[in-house]
Amino acid sequence: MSRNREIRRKTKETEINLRLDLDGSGRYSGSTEIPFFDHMLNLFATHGFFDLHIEAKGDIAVDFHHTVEDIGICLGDGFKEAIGEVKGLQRYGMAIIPMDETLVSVALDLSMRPYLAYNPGLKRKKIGVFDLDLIEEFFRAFVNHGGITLHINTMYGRNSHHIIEAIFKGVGKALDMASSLDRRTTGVISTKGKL
Ligand SMILES: [Mn+2]
Repeated sequence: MSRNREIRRKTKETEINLRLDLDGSGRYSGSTEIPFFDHMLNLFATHGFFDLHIEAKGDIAVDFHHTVEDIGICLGDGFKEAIGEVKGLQRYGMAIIPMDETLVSVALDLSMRPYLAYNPGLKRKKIGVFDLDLIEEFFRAFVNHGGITLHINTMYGRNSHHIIEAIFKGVGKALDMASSLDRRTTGVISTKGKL
């Protein structure tokens, strides 16, 4: 069964078309109109081996908040549809990512119980014109719509660009692991038998 989904969402604030293939080759295409965010989503797709195409138009004259959050919503919806009942999947994923002086740990569970623990240890508020608070909004929208328990912790690090890069690479790798098939089971890995 193919695990690719197309999500379209239009509000008075944003219009988003997103195509996601869980079993891709790590290709990112399209534009969010926000270069720093495109850079991070490209790292996410590349290290997750997901094919991700995004066309986003938003009220960025206000700021990037609505666009970034709504892309999190659409990516979460796409993931949830693509992983279905989490049958035959590894379910848990984790990664510890070094980036020069920075070390970030990411752990997640395709639990269908949304939760975000986010401790990035950032020293700066902005990178260029990008407000770094929005990264938390993105991941919160993603986990709430994806039904994912996600823990992001920077163990140590100074450079904010390195920290955010390591976070997006780590979430990509951990999701790739969690959404991979586990040949030892056809059901859900849970003593409850259902998530
Ligand atoms: Mn970079």
